[in-house]
Amino acid sequence: MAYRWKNDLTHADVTPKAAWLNRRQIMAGAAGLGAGFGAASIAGSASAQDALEPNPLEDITSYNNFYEFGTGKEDPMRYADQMEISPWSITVDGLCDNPGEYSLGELTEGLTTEERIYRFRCVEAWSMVVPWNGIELGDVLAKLGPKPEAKFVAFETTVQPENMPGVRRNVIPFPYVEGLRMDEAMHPLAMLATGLYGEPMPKQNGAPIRLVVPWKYGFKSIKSIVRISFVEEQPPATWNIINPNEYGFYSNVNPLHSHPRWSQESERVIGGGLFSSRQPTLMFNGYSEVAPLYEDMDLDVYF
Ligand SMILES: Nc1nc2c(c(=O)[nH]1)N[C@H]1C(S)=C(S)[C@@H](COP(=O)(O)O)O[C@H]1N2
Ligand SMILES: [Mo]
Repeated sequence: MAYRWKNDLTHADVTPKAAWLNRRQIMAGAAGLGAGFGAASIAGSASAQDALEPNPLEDITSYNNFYEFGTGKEDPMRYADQMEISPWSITVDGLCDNPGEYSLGELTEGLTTEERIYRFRCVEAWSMVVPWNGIELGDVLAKLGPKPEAKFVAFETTVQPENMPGVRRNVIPFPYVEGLRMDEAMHPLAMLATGLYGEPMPKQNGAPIRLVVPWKYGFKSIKSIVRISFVEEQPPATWNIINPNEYGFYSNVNPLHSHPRWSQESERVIGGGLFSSRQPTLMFNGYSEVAPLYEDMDLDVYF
């Protein structure tokens, strides 16, 4: 790996978790002093990094897309508790040296866990900032030993009809599947997250292990992964199958490529509070270091 990405903001730079959880109350209390003063006193001297203030845990765990539990944003919060996550086993197959059944512990054993505060941009034009914990996807894949013929990696989510009301109602085809080109998957920004805010992953966010690809629309970040497959051909991806005109395989965040039914030029910031509730959307969601992966591609064709 050419370099290990360094997080540009940690909680140590800003404020303890408890303060984030109480942020709304603090902000409400500080409102009389002016929003600027309130923000500065809470965030310390973070100034230039204020844009990456994580959303409160409450936002991150109560406004979710996880169609296995229903199509409503609050369905995952209500029903994901029913998902069984222990024990958890991940099947690794396809073009690799070390296929097999891995427990979560076996898959992550010996690899470095990090915290990464990432912007997260849904294709529906809303965004949050999430403090994930997890490991670099490339570290896991390297351990599994991809063969040179493996050009893509495919992922699959658990299907538990008895525990998942959205699966019982077939709201979309399941299992939910996703995939990345191998060079995208090996990019140091891509991670397998096992927690957020320093705690194990909440079920509604994709416990016990989910993908996080911060430069792509949220639906690429597949939750509750039970299979990782190394393949030669571009694998199926759920939203791309459902509607290929609206959701491409690549789905890189791109303010210049409109969704057929809405613009992608700006995004609604969830829980924006006292601050502006819309902001411009950035190419690759601001993660311009991935641009070389797409140098030779027309991003309007391969959207
Ligand atoms: N298995 C599965 N993974 C999924 C989804 C889903 O419905 N099922 N929704 C996707 C979409 S559209 C988004 S925006 C993100 C939401 O992640 P979050 O709820 O942690 O914010 O999960 C993605 N991963
Ligand atoms: Mo999404």
